[in-house]
Amino acid sequence: MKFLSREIDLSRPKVMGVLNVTPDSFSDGGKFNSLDLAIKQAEQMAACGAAFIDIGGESTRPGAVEVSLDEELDRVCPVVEKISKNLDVVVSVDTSSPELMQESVALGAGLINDVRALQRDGAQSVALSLGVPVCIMHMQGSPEMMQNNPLYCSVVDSVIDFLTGRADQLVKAGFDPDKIIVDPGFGFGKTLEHNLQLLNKIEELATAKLAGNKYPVLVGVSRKSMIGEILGKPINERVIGSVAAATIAAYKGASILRVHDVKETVDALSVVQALLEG
Ligand code: 8Y4
Repeated sequence: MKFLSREIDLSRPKVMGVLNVTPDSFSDGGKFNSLDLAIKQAEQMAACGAAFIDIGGESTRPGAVEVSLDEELDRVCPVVEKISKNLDVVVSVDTSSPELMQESVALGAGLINDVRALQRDGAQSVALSLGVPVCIMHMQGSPEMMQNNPLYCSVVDSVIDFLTGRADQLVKAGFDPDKIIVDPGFGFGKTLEHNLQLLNKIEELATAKLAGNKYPVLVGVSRKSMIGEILGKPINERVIGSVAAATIAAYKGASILRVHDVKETVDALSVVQALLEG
C-alpha cells in the first residue's frame, strides 16, 4: 500500500509504534510530551523496526479531558513534521479532526487513523481530498460512555456490519478501496468477552470481502485493559501479554499491529514469520 511517499508491503505483518503526545496519556504518564523526547522515542521505535508511528494528541480514555482543536494541532503538528522529515517510517495521525488531518498530511503524514471512522463533520470529504490511506475503526458509543455496560447481540457481526457499511460509503464517495484499512477497535465499547470473541475471529475479518473488497486489518491490543484483566496486572506489567496477543493477531492475518513495545513485538513477529516460512 502506498502511504504518501512510502510504499509498505502489507503481505507480511508490520508494526505501528504508539507515540502519545497527550500530557495525561495513560501509558507513559506524559513523559514524552516535549518535542525532543517524542522524537527520541520515535527514533528508537524506527530503529527497532516500526514501519509506522501513530501520533495522537487526544486521549480517548474514558474520563479524559477533551482537548481543544488548537491544543491538538499544537501538540501533534511539530512531531508529525519532524518525524516525517527525519525518519524512514510512515507517520500515522491519530485524529478525528478534519483540520488536523489536513495539516498533518501537508507536513508529511501518510496515514489517517480515525477511531471515529471519519464520521465527524467534514472528516470524510477532507480525507478523500487528501488521498492518503485511512484506518477506520469500530467503536460502540463515545469514549466517555463506551465502557458503561457494552451490549451486543453478536459483537463480531456488529463490527463486520459497521466496517462494511463505512467502507461501502467511502468507496461510493470516491475513495480508493486500496487505501482503506479496517480495525475492530479493541476496548472501544467492548468487554473482555467481546474482545476475545473479536480476536478469535480476526482471521474471518482479514479474509472477508466487505462490500466486495478485501481490506488489511489493524489490531491494537497493546497494554489495554483486556490484557490487564486476563493477567490481573497494571499497565507497566502488560508487555509480554500484549506481545502474545499481537503475535496471535498477526498469525490470524492482521496486517498492522499497533503497539507500545516495538522491539519486543518485532522480535516475536520475526520469529513467528521465520517459523511459518521455514
Ligand atoms: C492501556 C493501553 C489502556 C492502551 C488503554 C489503552 C486504537 C487506536 C487507540 C486501536 C486504532 C489505547 C488511537 C486507546 N487504540 N487506533 N487508538 N486502533 N486504529 N488505549 O485499537 O491505546 S488509543
